[in-house]
Amino acid sequence: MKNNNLFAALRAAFPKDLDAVAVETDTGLNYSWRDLDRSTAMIANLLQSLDLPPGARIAVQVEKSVEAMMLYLATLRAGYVFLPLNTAYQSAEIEYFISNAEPSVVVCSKKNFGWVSKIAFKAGTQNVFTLDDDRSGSLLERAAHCSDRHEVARRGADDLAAILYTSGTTGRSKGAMLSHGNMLSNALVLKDYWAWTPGDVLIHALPIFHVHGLFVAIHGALINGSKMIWLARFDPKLVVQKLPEATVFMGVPTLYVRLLAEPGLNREACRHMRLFIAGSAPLLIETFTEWQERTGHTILERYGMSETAMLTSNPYEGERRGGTVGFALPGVSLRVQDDAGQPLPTGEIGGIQVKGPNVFKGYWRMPEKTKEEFTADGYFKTGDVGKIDERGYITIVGRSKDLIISGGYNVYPAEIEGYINDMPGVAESAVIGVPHPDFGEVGVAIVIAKPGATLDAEQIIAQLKAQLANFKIPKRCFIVGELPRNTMGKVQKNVLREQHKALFA
Ligand code: MCA
Ligand code: AMP
Repeated sequence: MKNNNLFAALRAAFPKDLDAVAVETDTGLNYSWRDLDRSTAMIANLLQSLDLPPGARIAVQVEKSVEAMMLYLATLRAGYVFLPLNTAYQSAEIEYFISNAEPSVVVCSKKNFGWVSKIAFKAGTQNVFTLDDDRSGSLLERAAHCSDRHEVARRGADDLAAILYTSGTTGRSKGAMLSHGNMLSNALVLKDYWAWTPGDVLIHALPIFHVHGLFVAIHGALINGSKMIWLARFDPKLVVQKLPEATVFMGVPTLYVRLLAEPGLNREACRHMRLFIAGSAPLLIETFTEWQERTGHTILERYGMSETAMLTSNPYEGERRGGTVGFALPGVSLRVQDDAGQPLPTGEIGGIQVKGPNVFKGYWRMPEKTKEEFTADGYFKTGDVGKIDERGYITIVGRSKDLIISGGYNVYPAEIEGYINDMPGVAESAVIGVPHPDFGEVGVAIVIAKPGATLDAEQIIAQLKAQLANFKIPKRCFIVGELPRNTMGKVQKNVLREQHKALFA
């Protein structure tokens, strides 16, 4: 029987010359394909020596490094389930993920070991390792004693490979369960659709705890045996400097906005570039057009979700239409329906639903929630609202889920409102997303005081900062007398958005 482990497919795509450079870092280090093979074998052997139960989760909150990527690949290789966590998450957020996922192994930065290990041990985790971005930490110390040969664990296409927490509309995160088959099918489709060719070089400048940087970028390069130029963090100057050595770049819209502010970004810098890909948030038509004028390249915009990996893409060869996310990818069925569940004709706006080998296996330990999010005929309700034009191009016009996408990170207003409402003196609050020139959209909090209470907007922000990941913090807070409501008594967030839309213009 064929081994459907995603790592087996990635490994099979390594070039013949294992001594060639696979990853070149911004600190001047070169990792060969052999290094990737040996190091992932050692970490996989370490994980397997821990006597973990089948399906064990390996939760990881570490700074971006090539070793962190190797830990991801080693987890696949050993057949366990990878659970990446944003480095911005603070203790309350981490406590929720660890208690919900019950990982057998937790890997964290050395500086966080004290509080993270306390949370992990309390939740029953047996193994807590450290890993820093300077190749130090107990994970690598222990792995150094393990063999560098390892037979890839056999896994079926439906076996779990990763759990990605995606914030819930009720404020609690849900773990989207992705299988080896989900991710491999998506990687193979994209290899073809984006015409990856031998000799392609990817600039990897995204964080590696979400789908974009972890799956789309890493799988894309590895399944093509392509070198990555690895930047520990996004630095627009450095990207422009590295462009002449690369052929492919992927980024959220904020990265493109910041690159356009670099005087060195021009046709000459992009002379070897083949493809610029954008996604995770809407790309403004102004950014799309300005990029064309400055570089001579047309950004290819695509659309995806944690639950589904990539769903649609503008074409590689045909017209890439700004403001659209292109066509459903091969193998993906996509339809637009009205609230009553009826298919809508061309050009009409409704809920986007999808089906395909890339669609996830459900939410971790939430069978009821999973059932709610699928239609009777097996389509997943994305929560995105859009339309399909007569040529088949899909446009996302909004979201039925109350979600803010800020710099490519998702922020769920319900979660922030929950924290604000718990503060003394607060009667209620509404968090809305408003346009922002850098992050695309940012959160703004509108807060009502309890009768007789006095609130301080600055203090509300400061209290949120102490509890939540930094990108979730509203950029402004207003204390007002009342919230606009409709006849049903529901807060009219559209009215608030309209009132505050020019705040950062
Ligand atoms: C940082 N800050 C932010 C954000 N990032 N505020 C709002 N939204 C953000 N995204 C704030 C911090 O709170 C801080 O504020 C100040 O900016 C500086 O923080 P720093 O960490 O230095 O920021 P940065 O390094 O400039 O980061 C900006 C960034 C980063 C590079 C755009 O946010 C980023 O890498 N975004 C990419 C996210 C991503 O990969 N998304 C893919 C999701 P203060 O000073 O007040 O504390 S995958 C996905 O969505 C799907 C499946 C898909 O389709 O791909
Ligand atoms: P996440 O849950 O973090 O995976 O975010 C997925 C959401 O990001 C989708 O449901 C969309 O709302 C949004 N998204 C991703 N790509 C695009 C895009 N190209 N344009 C607009 N929204 C996007």
